[in-house]
Amino acid sequence: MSAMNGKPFTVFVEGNIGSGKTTFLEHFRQFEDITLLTEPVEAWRNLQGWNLLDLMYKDPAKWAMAFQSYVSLTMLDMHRRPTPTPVKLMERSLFSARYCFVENMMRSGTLHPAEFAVLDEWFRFIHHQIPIEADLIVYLKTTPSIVHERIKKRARSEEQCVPLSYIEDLHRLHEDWLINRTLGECPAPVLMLDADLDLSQITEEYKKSEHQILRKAV
Ligand code: DCP
Repeated sequence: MSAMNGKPFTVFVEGNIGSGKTTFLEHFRQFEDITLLTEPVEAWRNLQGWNLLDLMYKDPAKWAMAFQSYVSLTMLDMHRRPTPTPVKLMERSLFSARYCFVENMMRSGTLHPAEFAVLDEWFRFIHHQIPIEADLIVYLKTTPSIVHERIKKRARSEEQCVPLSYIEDLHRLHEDWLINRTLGECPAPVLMLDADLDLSQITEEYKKSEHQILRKAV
């Protein structure tokens, strides 16, 4: 089935590092008529052979700007990707890049105010000049200490030095953006799920979102 009028029902899957965004998207692989745009992080780990994610964590002051600039490009590519199905599920968005990660790097001083200004102007320009579809945000809410443990267990080499305080800062920014609405702009209604649950229980939690997402696919 093709998307009616060429505009798919577009869902952003958001949540802290290690909240299970990829697992959530994979849950929907069993259904037809859904386009899944997963794992942008793989592009960040291999840009013409360069691991930008690794460079960013090893020397944030030097690489955060280049890293976030490339994240924006990959996100814009996902937002603009032609979708032949009535439903499109995306891992993250330009919005979480700007309101959570870039915001955090600006507040912590990792980004120079002038570097932040450049990224902010790019974000504003894109946001105002290019239509970005957003119909629903699935927020995988987690407790920082729980995702911190998961991150240590999954042992992605680049993330080994990520401190709990960094995860806590990102958690607060996700909450301020999606729940408290004190930061930036929330571009779609938010469905919040409890993503603290472990893998044996999480499928039931994911199922709570099927109705809202799948009714658009039939
Ligand atoms: N990252 C970043 N800036 C962004 C987006 C992500 O610095 N704008 C970093 C944080 C992580 C890595 O990139 O180290 C991947 O983060 P994600 O939360 O996007 O992806 P995960 O694979 O951690 O998600 P999940 O475990 O929820 O599937």
